[in-house]
Amino acid sequence: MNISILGIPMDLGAGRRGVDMGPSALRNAHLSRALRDLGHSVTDLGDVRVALPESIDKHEEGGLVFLDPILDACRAAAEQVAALPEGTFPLTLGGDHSVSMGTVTGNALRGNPAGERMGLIWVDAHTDYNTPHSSPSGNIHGMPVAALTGRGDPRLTGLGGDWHMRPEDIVMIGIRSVDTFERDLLREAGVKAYTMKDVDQLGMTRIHEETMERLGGLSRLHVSFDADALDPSVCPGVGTPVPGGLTYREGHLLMELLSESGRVTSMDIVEVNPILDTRNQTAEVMVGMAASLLGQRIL
Ligand code: DIR
Ligand code: MN
Ligand code: MN
Ligand code: MN
Repeated sequence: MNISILGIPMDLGAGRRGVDMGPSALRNAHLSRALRDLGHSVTDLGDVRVALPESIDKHEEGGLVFLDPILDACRAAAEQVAALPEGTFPLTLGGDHSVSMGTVTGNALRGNPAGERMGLIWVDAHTDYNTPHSSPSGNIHGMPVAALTGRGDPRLTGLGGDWHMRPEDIVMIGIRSVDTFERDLLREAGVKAYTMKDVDQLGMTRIHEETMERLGGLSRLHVSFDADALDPSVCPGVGTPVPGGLTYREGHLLMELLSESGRVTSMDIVEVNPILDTRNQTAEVMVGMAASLLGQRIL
């Protein structure tokens, strides 16, 4: 397979500095080599240009911190991803999770400027379903899924023109931190979320089966993997660690099963924070997750 790597070194959407170094940490953990060893042809497109927080005004607008530079980076990422040839697998590296407003939009618009239905598998401790009204922080990394489904500030929801994700095409896995009003929005929209309780009770195999069934009719599936879905003991280098996360094996099992399904057409790896990490462990774990999704097998 042809894999194109694109970095979005941005931490403007997060409450804490450091995830702008995520793409660099993942490259240092030999991401390209790991994928080439699986027989893929890998092109690294480099990074999207992102404004430095030190060089710009924080400019909080209507409860949205760093709105304009985030929109610029998301637009650039969406354009670059949408321009990739059909059949290429885009592997996009964050950055805080607001980058996925751009990457998901770009993937949905690839080969069809009007946009297409696409399944979204959101692996995360958080549901990222805040709007400027529900958000306790004003940080845009807590809003991307709501924005993709057309909820929130029109500047965030308008990245794909008239195209929006349908809530029924989204499945979240690993959830254990949801804000009060965010919970109501998520329920109202009807997004399916497998919490950690569900992971404990049902197991990853069953969750994978149900996810495939739910997204049955869709020809493209995008996996957006926030490193904080995994337990902080596995991935300590994340901006917002939440205890009680996915184990190393649960993460790999999900990626292995998704790989066997043959249906995943693109992936994000986001929220790797090298400042808070231990010897690049989190980036190395996430390279392993990408490898499992892209065909690595134990035997
Ligand atoms: C919180 C934190 N729900 C917020 N969210 C995220 O600020 O909206 N942390 N995504 O990684
Ligand atoms: Mn997230
Ligand atoms: Mn998260
Ligand atoms: Mn986040």
